[in-house]
Amino acid sequence: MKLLVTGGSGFIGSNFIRQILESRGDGVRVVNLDKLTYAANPANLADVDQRPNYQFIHGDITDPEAVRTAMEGCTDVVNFAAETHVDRSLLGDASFIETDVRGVFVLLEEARKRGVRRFIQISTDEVYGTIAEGSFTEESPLNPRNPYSASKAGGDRLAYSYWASYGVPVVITRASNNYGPYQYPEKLIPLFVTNAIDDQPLPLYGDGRNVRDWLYVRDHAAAIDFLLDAGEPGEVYNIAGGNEAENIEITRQVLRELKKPESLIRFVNDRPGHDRRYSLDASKLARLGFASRTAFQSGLSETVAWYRNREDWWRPVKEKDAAYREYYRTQYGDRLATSSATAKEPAGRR
Ligand code: NAD
Ligand code: TDX
Repeated sequence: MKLLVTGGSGFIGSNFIRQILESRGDGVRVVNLDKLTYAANPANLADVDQRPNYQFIHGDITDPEAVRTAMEGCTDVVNFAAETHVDRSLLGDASFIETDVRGVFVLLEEARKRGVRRFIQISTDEVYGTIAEGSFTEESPLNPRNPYSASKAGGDRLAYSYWASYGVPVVITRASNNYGPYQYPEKLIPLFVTNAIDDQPLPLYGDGRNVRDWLYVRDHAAAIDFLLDAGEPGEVYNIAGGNEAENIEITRQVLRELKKPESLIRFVNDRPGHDRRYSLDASKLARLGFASRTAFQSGLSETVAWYRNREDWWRPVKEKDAAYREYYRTQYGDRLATSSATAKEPAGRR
């Protein structure tokens, strides 16, 4: 297998590359095509980047020439490359449309011309929108409600269309919220863990009672490895962690793990259009023979321990990266100035 992994220098991609080099040994060659946006860090792969069966190409999935070069001789493709942060998408950033829709098109076109064994499009549970009760199955209608999830839904359906129209053997995965080592400190868990280590406030949106399902990143990586062989072309697979919780509960667990006081919690004005609850039915994947195994408490303990040990990894971002600091001011400056110790009004559901 010669595998093109896009976005392999980000959070999930780097965990996946480590997983597949481990599980398949000499049976796999990995090419990682990554643009190295703010969310990437070459240090994520420092322990594997000298291996003879690993190659890095610095390039953009919206660039047909870079994609042509990277896909040369590849049997399989896994597309992780994306703009991924909902809050940034709400700041009007066009790169979500560029990468998450047009980038997918460029990759699919190359795969169509060349012919590949499998093309895995990494989609997300957010494409389903929000659900008050029960869980989304792969048959549930799509109802993305923010620019990030709408872009991902575009990429998801475009990938499906290449199966339906041209027979490109596309497999689509929709995973729930990932957490674990190497996650950029803008998402809930790494932001709150690193803020709490420094006794900084934890800005919880709205009333803190939005629900997410938490999937340990190593379980996600193992699921993708499994689906490279077991996934049926044209099919969609939900990947869940089986760990649903309100954000306030996750926040309390983070604080307990770090032995920090709950007085660090600040309720701030809500994210616009904030999806209330995500919940996935992952029985289709279970029937194929895969289930996530990490209980939230043990995954969180490992994650917190990792951030404690790897201050060399996150402090340069939070303390020295001017773009990160500017983003933090834009996203949280006014919110923290008007924060309170009690729940705020949740964003209205439309
Ligand atoms: P991330 O933001 O940590 O990493 C994204 C990577 O993609 C970075 O290395 C970045 O440099 C690269 N990239 C961005 N634009 C690119 C472009 N135009 N060309 C080449 N490379 C580019 O993201 P992540 O959290 O690891 O997410 C990976 C994938 O998983 C995404 O497709 C995301 O939508 C999906 N997903 C994420 C989660 C989650 O909880 N993080 C859950 C479900 C699905
Ligand atoms: O400062 C914060 N305060 C807060 O209350 C942040 C960053 C988040 N939150 C809330 C919003 C969500 O309800 O925590 C929850 C999780 O937020 P994020 O970490 O931003 O993730 P989410 O918006 O749920 O999307 C994630 O899961 C699906 C990933 O970022 C996506 O890439 C993935 O597709």
